[in-house]
Amino acid sequence: MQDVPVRRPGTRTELEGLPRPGRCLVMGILNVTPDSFSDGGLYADTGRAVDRGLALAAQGADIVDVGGESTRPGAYPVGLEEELARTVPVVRALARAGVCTSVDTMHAPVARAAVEAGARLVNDVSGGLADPAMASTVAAAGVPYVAMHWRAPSREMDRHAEYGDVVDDVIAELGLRVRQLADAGVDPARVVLDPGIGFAKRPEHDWTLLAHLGSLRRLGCPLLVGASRKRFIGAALAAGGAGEVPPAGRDVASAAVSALAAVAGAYCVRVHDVRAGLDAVRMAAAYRAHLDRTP
Ligand code: PMM
Repeated sequence: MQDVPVRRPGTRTELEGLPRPGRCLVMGILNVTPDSFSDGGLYADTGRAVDRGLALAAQGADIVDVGGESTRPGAYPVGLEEELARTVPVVRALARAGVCTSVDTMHAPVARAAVEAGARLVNDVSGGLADPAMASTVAAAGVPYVAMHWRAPSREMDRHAEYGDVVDDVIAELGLRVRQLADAGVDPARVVLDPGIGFAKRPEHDWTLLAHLGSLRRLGCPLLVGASRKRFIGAALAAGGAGEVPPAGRDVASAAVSALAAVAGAYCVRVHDVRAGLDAVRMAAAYRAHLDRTP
């Protein structure tokens, strides 16, 4: 493993400008896309997307994550103008309504415009690798930044799911991202890291990473886990049977995985079903509060 740790583990669990509920945060997913893998097309116009964002906030989402480009396996990119048109009006309306929003984008111009419209966090599944201007953009914006583990664009990522030791490899690659982001001016104290569940990963990789979140915390940054409705959950639910349980049938299991991630110390979970996700992280918080107590 490379020389990766940038701070002592577990030293910081709060980020400037983001809610501080004293437990793992719940990020509600709002895909303003026609083709995301589980909710594509449901909120593809601005009005319906804003209503959905307000509903997610009313259900208890600490952050509403607005995305305008699908990252499902095999997906093709959308043009910049289209991504801007899908995301910025939604971010602006939600921010005006007092909702804490993030923008899920790999593109610096979209990140910049969304922050100007009121987004308080930039969520980049490529960790800055897809757009060389992203690091300087978030450095200038001065907002927290989620850098996810990423190896290749969605249409080809399944070809990159090869690891020696997946935990060591992801730690090394994320550690490198943090150093390169810092070199480009991004304050490491504003970086959230994400193992990239389902991105250039097979189910066994996803489970191994989830089971070793404690090792990833050694990088010294808060961790975000985006497991909701992903393929490894559908496969685990169908274990012993044929195929996978479809995305719509994965919410209870997704909440269970959120609880596991929160118990392991995740800073934030990214979920479709906010009510279930919130219950899950509340149970995790209650459990964690008793971990160090002797009966
Ligand atoms: N997954 C998706 C999109 N954005 N962002 C982060 N930080 N982590 C993730 O795991 C992640 C993400 C793809 O899932 P979706 O199509 O349900 O949004």
